[in-house]
Amino acid sequence: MPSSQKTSKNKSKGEPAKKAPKLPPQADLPTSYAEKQGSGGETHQTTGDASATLTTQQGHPVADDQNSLRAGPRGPTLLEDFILREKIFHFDHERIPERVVHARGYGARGVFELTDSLSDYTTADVLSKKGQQTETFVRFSTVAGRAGSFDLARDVRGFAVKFYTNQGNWDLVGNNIPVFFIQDAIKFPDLVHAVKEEPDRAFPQAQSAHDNFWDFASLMPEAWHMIMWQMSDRTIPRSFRTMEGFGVHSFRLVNAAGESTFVKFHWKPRQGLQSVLWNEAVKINGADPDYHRRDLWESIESGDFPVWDLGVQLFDQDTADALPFDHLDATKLIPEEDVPVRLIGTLTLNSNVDNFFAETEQVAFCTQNVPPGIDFSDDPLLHGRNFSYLDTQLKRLGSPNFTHIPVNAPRCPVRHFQQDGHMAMVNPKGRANYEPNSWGPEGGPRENPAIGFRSFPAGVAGEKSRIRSETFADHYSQARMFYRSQLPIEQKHIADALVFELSKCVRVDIRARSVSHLRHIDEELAAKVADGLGMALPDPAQAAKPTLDLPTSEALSIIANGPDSFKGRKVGILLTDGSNAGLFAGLTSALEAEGAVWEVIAPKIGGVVLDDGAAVAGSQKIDGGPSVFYDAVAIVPSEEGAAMLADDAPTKDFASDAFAHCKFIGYNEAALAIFGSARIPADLDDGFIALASAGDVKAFVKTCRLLRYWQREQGVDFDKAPDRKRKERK
Ligand code: HDE
Repeated sequence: MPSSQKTSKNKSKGEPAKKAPKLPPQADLPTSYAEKQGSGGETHQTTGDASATLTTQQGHPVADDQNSLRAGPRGPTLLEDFILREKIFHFDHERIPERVVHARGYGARGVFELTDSLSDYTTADVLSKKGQQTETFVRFSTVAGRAGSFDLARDVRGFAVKFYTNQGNWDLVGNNIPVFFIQDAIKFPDLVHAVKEEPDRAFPQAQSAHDNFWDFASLMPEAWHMIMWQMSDRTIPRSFRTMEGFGVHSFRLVNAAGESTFVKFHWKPRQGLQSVLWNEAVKINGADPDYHRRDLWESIESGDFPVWDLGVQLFDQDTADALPFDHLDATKLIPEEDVPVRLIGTLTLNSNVDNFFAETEQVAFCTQNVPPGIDFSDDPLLHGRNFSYLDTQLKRLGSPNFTHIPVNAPRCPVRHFQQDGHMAMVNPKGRANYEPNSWGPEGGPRENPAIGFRSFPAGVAGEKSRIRSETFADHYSQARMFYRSQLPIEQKHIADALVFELSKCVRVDIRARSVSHLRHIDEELAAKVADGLGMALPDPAQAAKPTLDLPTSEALSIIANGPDSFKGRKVGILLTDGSNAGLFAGLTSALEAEGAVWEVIAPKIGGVVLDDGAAVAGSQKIDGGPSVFYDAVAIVPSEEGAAMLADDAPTKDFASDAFAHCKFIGYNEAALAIFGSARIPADLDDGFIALASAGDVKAFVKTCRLLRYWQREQGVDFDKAPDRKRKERK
């Protein structure tokens, strides 16, 4: 009987229920709390092994972790039970405030390797020594949802990287979208309030499809470039691994001569860009709310480490002055065609965290963490952030000593005279705790003008006033550039997303005001959305400036920047008893050769017996492994298996969803019975690949590199390619 079920028939008052167990001798106990922690925190069965003995936080060995101390077996619990008290006390305080934005996130450790030195531009060591490796911690996140919300929300993703450089931590706290909704930090609380759940009812969670968000957005013309990105498939990525990252703001690099160059940072995934469809996202959220974190965890665990190139756009003041917009305005990007992205290093995520709370929850990013040689531009949003992040860490982590937490601690030496405070873990030794002092070498660290951080001495002038620069006034030109840079299928998804989101707004005037902005971006889009909402086209919103026809940019399309392999993608193989063993072996080996992974979807999780008698375990039961989990599917049942499954609802969904989501579908003859009952048109399109021979299997995997058979999607004019010609700027 497990000890938790220990009972006593002795109900007489005051009598002990059992004798205190004999404790192991003191000498065998862990000598310190630290040593106990070092044992990894595994759970232990009742044991005589002293080194595995459970203790309190204070190090007292615990004899009984199943029963609290009470007077008699049915009597009152005693206050003196310090073991119970400590355990419950600690439990009651397990939570720290979740992040007010970006609460739901997932982190991993990695390494940054510099492949091209920027020493001409910066004194930052991390960007100067070619070949140097720097430890990193990365946290991806959604913005609007709470920590327990689902992964496939339509939302911007955070892409925050902490570099533990040997000149102090550098935090590049970016997003997967290169622009932002607002130009001035003073609007951030309003933006976040508007997008989050409405305050009276506390819903809808983790989504922008509600009146408050669109009310705010429709009153903020500056938001509309970002809204085009938000309504695109960028906000429903297939994986964290298939997203780009952007530092968003212009920063400065400062070299040894004190010269400054502006820089924008980019992360380009070696895995290629990939997103899911909205209908898929909705279904993934129900079937696996942890889809993105599971994907990252599994790829790192399996040794398929995701890699990003770090790119920089370097430009000087003259280039900045020649741009038709202000680079200090965070609602604008600099087209890669105008200032090319130079790849200078790689980020490889190669290690999952040991403990989610210790690392992912406690990691404290601060935009103001920059090493010497990296400095800020005058982007007003960045300045607001530089104030905000430190403040937020104090609130969340509860102490100015949050840098003592291992995930936040710099890896380079830290020497200063700051002291004390809650949870001070690293305390200075010696007598001097002030500077200047005359204690000589024992007097502690000294300032160092030669290598210390120096701000770039940018000239500053002007009257103190609450004013927005005229150069920030063009709100629609880049929104149009973004929209017109999309492939027709991507443009359709944007229109669909706008119709979906605005259809969730109850107030008709909010819908109309939103569409009034689209008229400045693209008349055809505005008309499509108005039609989708079943409303008349409203008048255009008032515009501060006319929209320019900027050249389009291929870099802004997801599909045009997809992978050229199927590596790291996942195929769901639907098998039944009697499925062909040769076909299964051929399929799995071809997928493995490509670097792809596969799962077996079976009628029962216990698996199937193939036609050669071999047993194959199931990875998923059919209703637990819907096709939305996979990049492509292979449906290869036996005749009997197909007959058995043809009327099974999850099996029909498996096939019809794969079809509707434009996935490539490998199949055998027997699968036709399932396609028929799933109402897939009998005249199979080219997205179906018959799997009969080894050659077919190879062709299937090769075709899968295209990721989707987009031609299947209705209502798209595939001949209407975006105008890729770079026009002369006016
Ligand atoms: Fe943040 N943001 N932000 N933000 N942000 C936070 O800091 C804030 C902005 C971004 O994984 C908070 O530690 C203000 C832009 C990421 O831990 C908070 C403004 C961009 C993360 C905060 C912005 C971001 C945050 C909440 C307007 C893209 C998650 C918890 C001036 C470049 C980091 C925290 C992580 C987190 C404030 C705008 C990205 C409240 C005031 C623009 C990726 O301090």
